[in-house]
Amino acid sequence: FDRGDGKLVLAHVIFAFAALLIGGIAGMLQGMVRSGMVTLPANIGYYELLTAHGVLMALIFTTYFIIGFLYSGVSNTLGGRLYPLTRKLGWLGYLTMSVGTIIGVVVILLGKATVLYTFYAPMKASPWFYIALALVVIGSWLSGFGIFHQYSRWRAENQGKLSPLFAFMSVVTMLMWQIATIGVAIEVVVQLIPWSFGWVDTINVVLSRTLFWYFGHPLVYFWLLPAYICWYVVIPKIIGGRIFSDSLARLSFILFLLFSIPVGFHHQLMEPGISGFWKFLQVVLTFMVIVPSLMTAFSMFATFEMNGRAKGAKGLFGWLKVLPWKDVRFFAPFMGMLVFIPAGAGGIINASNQMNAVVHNTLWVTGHFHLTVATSVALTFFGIIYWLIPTVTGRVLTPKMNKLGIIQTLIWCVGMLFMSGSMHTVGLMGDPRRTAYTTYDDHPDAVLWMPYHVAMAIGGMILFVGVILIVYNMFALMRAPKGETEYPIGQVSEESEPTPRFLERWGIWLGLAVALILFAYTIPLIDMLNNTVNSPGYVTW
Ligand code: HAS
Repeated sequence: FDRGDGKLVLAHVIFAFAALLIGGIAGMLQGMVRSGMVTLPANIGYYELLTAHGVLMALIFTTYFIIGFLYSGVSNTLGGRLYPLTRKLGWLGYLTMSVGTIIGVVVILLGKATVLYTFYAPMKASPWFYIALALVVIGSWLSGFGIFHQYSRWRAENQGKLSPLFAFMSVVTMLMWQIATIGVAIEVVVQLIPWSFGWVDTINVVLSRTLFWYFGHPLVYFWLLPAYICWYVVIPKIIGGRIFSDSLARLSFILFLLFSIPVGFHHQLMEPGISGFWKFLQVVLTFMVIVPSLMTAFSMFATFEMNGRAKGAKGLFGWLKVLPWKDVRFFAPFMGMLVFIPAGAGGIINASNQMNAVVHNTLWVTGHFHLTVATSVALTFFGIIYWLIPTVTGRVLTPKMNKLGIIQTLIWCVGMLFMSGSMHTVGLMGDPRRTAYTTYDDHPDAVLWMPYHVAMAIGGMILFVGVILIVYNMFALMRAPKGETEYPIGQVSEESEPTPRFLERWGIWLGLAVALILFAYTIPLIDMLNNTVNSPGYVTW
């Protein structure tokens, strides 16, 4: 692996894990504050900690890791090294995002941005928080342009060739990100910054929430798709098998490009200001975006089974026996897949209008995203570092580190079982998400919730041990013995059909994606602009 490219990748991974560590500390503390176990000095409150936790884990850890991972993959599969302009854009993006992150974290820790990771109106933060966010978004665009540059130069130099699957998937991921972030950029620049500077007195709240969720739902697929890249492309190689079908994998990513964005209203089902028809339409589209995940599940089962049969496994579940259970590079992502089955089922419950009325704004939703992003995605990312860091630094994974990785995975799963399990359960009992320690004047319902909060806090503490161990493992991997580690890219099964070329005709897919977005959003947005009374909002500091 090119050493210069390796430095860029490693810089992203280190920043990601630093964010994970600080975000993890904030997460554990907010759990303890909320369950009434501790009161912190210097007025450090629940909302401050929760904002730091959400921003650092959900926005910063993920974005840095994803960009680093995608850069490693395009460097490896598109010519073996980054073109000079790609690398420059990568570093420029990294620096811009880092300036933004540092400003943002300082503002949060000063208590001037307790607006949570979703930061839409009517809660108002210091303008510097929004400026920091804008820098993070601009930085990620620069990095995205780098990936597009690498891909288009490679294609120009390799005319007529099918692009490598990893590279194709990276382009889809960044295209989706690029389209989605336009919504949040408009919200931040046109609405939130002028309002927080006091240049305008009021803000259109429903518009701000809508622009946020236009971005906020594809955001979750921006987290998921790199994990899927690992599942589709890397896992087959690690288990010694083959990719089931290149065309299926590409089609599932194209479906994500089409259906991830026009679905934000499923976060706003309980909100006034959007008519039932448009909510219904976006729920239908939400059910469309479940299809590529079902295709992924099918494809993974097919890969595992083909691998099992090739190795002589017999019977319905014989393929399970030949999987490399003791290899953390497989085990951690596999546990992520396993958890994604109930996690995805929870998502389908959320998306169903009547059931959303039961779970919306309860801890159930918090439980849902701790299974999806904080387990399926996070465990996959953790599994990736055991080969990515050795590959980019010219080292090898030792059996001891592999073992520590397995232990870390198990700790994570146990912690999540406690935490997310109790969140789901108590959420169904009506316990609200995002509320500081309160027993609602010892109301009997609230008293019943308390044991679950204690279980959540215990789960949080176990997870914190998991955070410390993964950060330790990351540093240990950087000091592992020298040697060469191969970048694991799977080969496609000989039995699969050749990939149709129209899957790489970007004009068609981008055109369709834009058409769907315009269809799902134009009329509701016109309604919001015409029929909403602006609100002054709340200053949270
Ligand atoms: Fe979600 C809220 C609907 C997926 C994250 N979601 C959230 C929030 C976050 C989040 C962060 O419709 C909270 C936002 C906030 O702060 O308010 N979600 C869905 C649906 C899906 C879904 C329909 N969510 C995700 C993913 C996330 C994520 C992925 C992060 C990465 N979500 C919602 C809705 C809300 C929501 C509503 C709003 C709730 C409210 O009222 O506020 C779907 O994409 C899920 C499809 C998944 C599947 C599972 C496929 C299974 C696979 C594994 C195969 C396993 C193998 C191993 C092969 C259909 C691919 C097998 C081996 C064996 C041995 C068995």
